[in-house]
Amino acid sequence: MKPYWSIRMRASRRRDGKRPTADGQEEIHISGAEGLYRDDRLQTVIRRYVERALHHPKGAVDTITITAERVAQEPHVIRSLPVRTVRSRDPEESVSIAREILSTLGIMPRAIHRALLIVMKGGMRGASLMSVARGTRHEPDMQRGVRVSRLGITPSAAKTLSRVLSRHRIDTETVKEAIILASKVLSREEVIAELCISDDPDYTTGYVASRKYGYIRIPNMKPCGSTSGGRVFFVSEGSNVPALVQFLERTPVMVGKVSSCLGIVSKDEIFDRSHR
Ligand code: WAQ
Ligand code: MG
Repeated sequence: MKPYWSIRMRASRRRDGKRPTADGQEEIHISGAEGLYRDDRLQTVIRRYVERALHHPKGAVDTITITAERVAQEPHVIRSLPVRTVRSRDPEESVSIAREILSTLGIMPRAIHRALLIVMKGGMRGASLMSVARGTRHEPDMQRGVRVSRLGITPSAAKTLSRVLSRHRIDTETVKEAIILASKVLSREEVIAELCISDDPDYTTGYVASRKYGYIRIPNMKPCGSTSGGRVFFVSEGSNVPALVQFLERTPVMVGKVSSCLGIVSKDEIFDRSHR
């Protein structure tokens, strides 16, 4: 079997000297990307990642770090989460829908409140790990968060995913990468849900993912122009956090099968019938 390579990109911009953030960060995270690819794709993907770092809506960068690492372990193969988009007009309605889904999954108001504060604040490079009952944060580095890596999609599954998404005109890199990430994260039993809002100022669609309801896209999660955004993974109380972090960062996982994409639904339709 030909080996896979884990390719990662991160791009940042130094802060102009006088204005360190409240939390003392010296650089602004602009963009990041990661994937698992066969070696014949290495050059194309690296070129694409560099392009992406250089032309980002969050602005100019002064450092781009690319890492390519051969992965010895054979990837786990998983199925992607089913996808739906919920109808919502404005941030107020969207946030309330996100709250309702999370709360139906058994996540306590305190944890939901804290998670929303994190994604509204933004500025992290990775995700927060939050316990579902107490809302305790478990990521080892609270400024950086946990960065999910070593994830990808097989070429044949990528074709299928593109086909099902294009019927609803959402066949974009952004959507595909987010579905792959959420599918890896939710393949772990101890993760109950993920909340995500993009940090790109011109991308306002977020999602809540869970095994119960699938990947629910929520448009208008934030006002256009806002650079806040982030991710929170809700974990059961008492989870083995180091083992989970190890899995998210290091275990290679490929999407090999694709679930349905059902287009736009009302909020009530989500709860009518749980998915999968
Ligand atoms: N692992 C963990 N956290 C990450 C990762 C990763 N690999 N990549 C990004 N994040 C966190 C980080 O805090 C970012 O600030 C935040 O997520 C948002 O990242 O179906 O584009 O790359 O239309 O801006 C959702 C797509 C797009 C919704 C999400 O996220 C849809 C997106 P971004
Ligand atoms: Mg972004």
